[in-house]
Parts: sequence; structure tokens; C-alpha cells
Amino acid sequence: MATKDENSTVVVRKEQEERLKPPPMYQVLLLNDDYTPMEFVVAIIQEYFNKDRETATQIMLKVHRDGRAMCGVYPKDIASTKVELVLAHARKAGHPLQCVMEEA
Ligand code: TYC
Repeated sequence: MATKDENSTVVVRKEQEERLKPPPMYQVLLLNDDYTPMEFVVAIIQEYFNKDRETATQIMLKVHRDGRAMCGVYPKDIASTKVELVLAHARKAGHPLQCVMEEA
């Protein structure tokens, strides 16, 4: 078992690491479904993930083929906002498109 001194050292080291560590980043992914039109997904990727039409099309096709693909990597609050904006846009248009975030 660690002594009190060793425990204090462990706590201080962890606090220092947390202060120095860059914040965790989150990848935002789109998931495939059978109903959302391909063209709608391409437009979403262009609008919310700042991709050109060619790149957006490649990402959409990867989702269609593999079931999911990454659209970008962001700090937590930005990733979360993008997920909410994409879901709100898809629901308003009547599409079941799913968008999720995962720690990178
Ligand atoms: N699979 C959809 C279709 O065939 C296209 C699609 C692509 C849907 C990507 C969702 O995230 C998605 N219309």
C-alpha cells in the first residue's frame, strides 16, 4: 500500500498532468440509414463540416458503404453543437439521419 506521502505525490502529479494536457478531442460521425437521400447527406457535410463537394461525396459514400464515417474532430462543445445542429436540420427535413460524437 502507498504511504500518505506517496499518495500526495500521486495526486499532485495527476493534477499537473490535467493542467498541462490538451483538452480531449471528439470525432463527429454520421451513421448510415436506408432513407436519408444521398444528396441531403452531401449538403449536410458541406454545410456543417466545411468540406468541398467532392470530399463531402466521398465521406457520404463511405458512410453508405461502411455504416459510419468521420466528418471532423473538434473540442467537446463544438462537436456537441455540430451534432445538435445536424440532427435538428435532418429532423426538420423529415430524415432519420443519425449523427454521433466519440472521444478521438
Ligand atoms: N444509405 C442512404 C441511401 O441509400 C444514403 C445515406 C448516406 C444515408 C449516408 C445516411 O449518413 C448517411 N439513400
